[in-house]
Amino acid sequence: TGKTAIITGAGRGIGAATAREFAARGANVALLARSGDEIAALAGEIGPQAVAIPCDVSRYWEVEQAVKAVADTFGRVDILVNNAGILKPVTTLAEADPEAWMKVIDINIGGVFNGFRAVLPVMIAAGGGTIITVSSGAAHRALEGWSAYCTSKAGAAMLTEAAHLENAGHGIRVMGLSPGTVATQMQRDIKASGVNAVSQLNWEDHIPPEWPAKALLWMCGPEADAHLGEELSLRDEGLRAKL
Ligand code: NJP
Repeated sequence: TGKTAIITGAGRGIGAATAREFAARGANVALLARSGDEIAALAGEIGPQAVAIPCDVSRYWEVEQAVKAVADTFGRVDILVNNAGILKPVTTLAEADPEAWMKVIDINIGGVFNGFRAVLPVMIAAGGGTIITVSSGAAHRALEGWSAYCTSKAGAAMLTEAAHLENAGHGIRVMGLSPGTVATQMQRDIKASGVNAVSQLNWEDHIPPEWPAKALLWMCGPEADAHLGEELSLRDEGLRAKL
């Protein structure tokens, strides 16, 4: 209650569910995504404690401006959820379009860097905060067709470890969350692509986006202090039981 959270990729899926969950607990939420209409609709649904800020996380100045706007609007920035990410192009390395491949790196690693870079000075000055990166099992396992995605998620996970190492002494809580397979647009695209083992999973086995949203909320609280610097996974029954 009374805290302010910036959630990237908040237009749909895990980010949107997280914004709803945090707002329901009394937080102010800043919704960032490229599609202004999706975040504007969600902000309208949540009410005055939400602000929609169209922003491409792969562009540093847009992220920095967004962080400034949040600090001006709500007076503080307590939480950043680095959630924005893309999967496509799904392609073999041999046939990859170089620009499209690199765009995944720009968004999934560059976007996480930009989030840390823009928010850390604000949090350091304030004496603390929480930053959580939405990671993936793909950060730790190569899957055919997903070289850009797996590489980018591995990079983002390393960046998150580095951010913990450098900032724990400033009272900044940094963690990662691997959400498992969640019923979102991204997973619908995966199912349609039919390219690797993940697309063969049963749709009924996908968890709703409210689960990672609840996990992220839990990670913002003191119970998660035993896990600073770690990447938690929703495949872990122990974590599920706590939510
Ligand atoms: O994805 P989706 P999820 N700048 O596609 C936004 C990870 N994950 O909720 O910009 C700013 O429904 C995009 O909006 P738009 C996954 O890797 C998932 O499933 O308008 N925002 C939308 O709001 C990702 O990191 C699963 O296109 C940008 C949102 O991001 C996170 O969870 C499993 C942007 C994506 O909504 C959320 O995924 C796993 C940019 N440049 C990890 N690019 C899973 N779903 O099963 C995209 O292990 N967005």
